[in-house]
Amino acid sequence: MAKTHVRIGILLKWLFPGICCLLPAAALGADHDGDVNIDGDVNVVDLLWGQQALQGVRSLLPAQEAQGDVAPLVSGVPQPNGVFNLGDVLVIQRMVLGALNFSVPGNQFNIGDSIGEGEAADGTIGEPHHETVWSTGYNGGDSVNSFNERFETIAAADYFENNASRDLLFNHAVSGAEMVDFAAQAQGIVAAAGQTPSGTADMVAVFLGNNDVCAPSLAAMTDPVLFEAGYRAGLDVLASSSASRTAQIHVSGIPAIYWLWNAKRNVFWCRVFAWPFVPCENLLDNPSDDCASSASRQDPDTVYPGDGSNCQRRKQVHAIIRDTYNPILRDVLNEYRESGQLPNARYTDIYNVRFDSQHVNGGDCFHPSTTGHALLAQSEWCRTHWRNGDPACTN
Ligand SMILES: [Ca+2]
Ligand SMILES: [Ca+2]
Ligand SMILES: [Ca+2]
Ligand SMILES: [Ca+2]
Repeated sequence: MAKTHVRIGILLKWLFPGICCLLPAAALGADHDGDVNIDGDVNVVDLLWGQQALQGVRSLLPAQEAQGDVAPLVSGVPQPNGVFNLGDVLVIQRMVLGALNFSVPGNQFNIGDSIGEGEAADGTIGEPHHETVWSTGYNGGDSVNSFNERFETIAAADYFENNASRDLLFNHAVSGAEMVDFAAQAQGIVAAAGQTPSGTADMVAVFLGNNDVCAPSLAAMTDPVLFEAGYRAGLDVLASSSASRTAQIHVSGIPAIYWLWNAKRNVFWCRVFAWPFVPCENLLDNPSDDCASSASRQDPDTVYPGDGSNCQRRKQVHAIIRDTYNPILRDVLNEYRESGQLPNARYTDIYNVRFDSQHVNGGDCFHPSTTGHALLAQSEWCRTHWRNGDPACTN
């Protein structure tokens, strides 16, 4: 095996002079954070070592090469490819210059709606549960391993964690918020950043849009033009302040809310008593299943012959989120990152996450339960660059 590695390495080196070293599979458990000399910091020494390795005047251990394997970037997130070459050194250079940051943030702020408030997470209709929230939650005794708790576990001394007494500072989510409210929440974060030890907002989690796609009818969903305008207005607030411009901006895509209906459609309480009061009629009206078959119901991406009007309407909601709203969230953010306005902004797609009954609370039958927040936290986390080396992230 080792011999094959060497031969492939030589062949690649001959074909692509920029390629330095093909990494053994054993090195793939590394952090891939650019810390080539593994001294806990990413700085000019790591850049120098990487350059020297490419020039052949320094040989790196497999573990060091794996640490330096931070390229290519996909949507601004390292996708280590088992090869250490010029692309990796260029990414490390941008990290050293402060234009790219994959480290654990010094703090985390939250922008969102009722999900960001943990509304009804324990099944009590209308009650906020900030301690449960997937991003800034702080209840150490629940099943949610929030981003806040993960950062504190990884880097307790450097990370200014959220807790009950700091939650007003960090969690700016407002129940009922739509994308048009992004800018106001972002302004609140810019104003609050100075009250942290770093004096800046080091990470901002953004999870909005759910109330834009939930509407009385398909036609009443937020006009995509206005949705994009509200999104840009919020991003502009973050980009225009030195307190937030280089923050790691984590924008979540809108989840596939279709599965909420599927999860609770047979629960009498939900169908008869809860859903008539949930402002998401385009998804939840006439909740009985009129899809052509259970195969159809399980496949919201496809309209089957014989699907009834309610089934088709729910699949339309699903398709519009997939094809219109999430691409706006993704593409606009990529634009802000690539132009350097928000160099550490990254979009996280969670559309293939499926919510089952236990992930939806049994009170309003709509918001994530505590278990749902645990699923959100895990799904979001395992799609970020921080997942590297986390054995719980198998995808
Ligand atoms: Ca280093
Ligand atoms: Ca690489
Ligand atoms: Ca927790
Ligand atoms: Ca701490």
